[in-house]
Amino acid sequence: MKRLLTIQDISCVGQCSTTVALPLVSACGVECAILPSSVLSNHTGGFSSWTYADLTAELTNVEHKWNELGIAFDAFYTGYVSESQIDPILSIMTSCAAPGAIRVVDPAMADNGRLYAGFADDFPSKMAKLCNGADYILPNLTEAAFLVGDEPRLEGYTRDDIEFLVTKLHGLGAKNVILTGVSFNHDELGSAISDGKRIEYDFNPRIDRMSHGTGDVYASVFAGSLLRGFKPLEAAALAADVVCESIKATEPDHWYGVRFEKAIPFLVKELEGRVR
Ligand code: PXL
Repeated sequence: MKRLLTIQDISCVGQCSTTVALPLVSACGVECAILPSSVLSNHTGGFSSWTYADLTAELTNVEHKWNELGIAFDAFYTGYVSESQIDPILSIMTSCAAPGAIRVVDPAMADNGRLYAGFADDFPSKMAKLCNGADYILPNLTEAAFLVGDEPRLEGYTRDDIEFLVTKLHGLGAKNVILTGVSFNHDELGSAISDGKRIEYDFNPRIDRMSHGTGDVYASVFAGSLLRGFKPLEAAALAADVVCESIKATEPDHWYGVRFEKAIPFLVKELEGRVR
């Protein structure tokens, strides 16, 4: 069994980040170790306030212990992190890497044209440093625009615009780019999947609903299924299907997250069916 380390915050309430990654990566049949970079009472997307305990100093402390114990990982999956954590995380991804270890970086910092609460305007340039050397980056359209220094646009991207954006994202030093939130017509929403030579697309029927935590569901299933041997396009397609199932299982008045728990049986069944 492969072992993945996810590094991101714990939002104690909110169905996002570590509390989504741990169950979904585990459901993929991949061991999921966690390294919480901070602990928040709840996430910052829609709640009026929150507590924040920074764990930056602990990252290096834990790294040294793992080095001493000879603990290494087959994959790293990073999500919501702060500026001071970028260098310690890069160090962990080097010193705690098993041979051939892969890096999956979800630059979780923005959506719908805006940075999340608490991130300074220059944060995307710091996040770009984490993308440099990543095997896979999974920005949404807003994060992608910020990462390459463009003004984010909510709609109106043509196929050429998307392909130019993907090329610029590779320019950050990322081997594979999975750009989410791509749409060329009102009825479909999907992802562009690029290895730097070829761009492929995956689309699902659009579900017209703003949902929190879907990026974390997507990245968790993508990383987990990749480690089960899925090709990037297959992993992206399964991740999108699980996001759609999760949204469909969410009551309209449940606003702070999606019911990914109800999509776990679907994920397990699909994984078994699709694993060769
Ligand atoms: O879902 C991304 C995320 C993770 N962690 C925290 C957040 C958010 C999005 O708002 O606030 C603390």
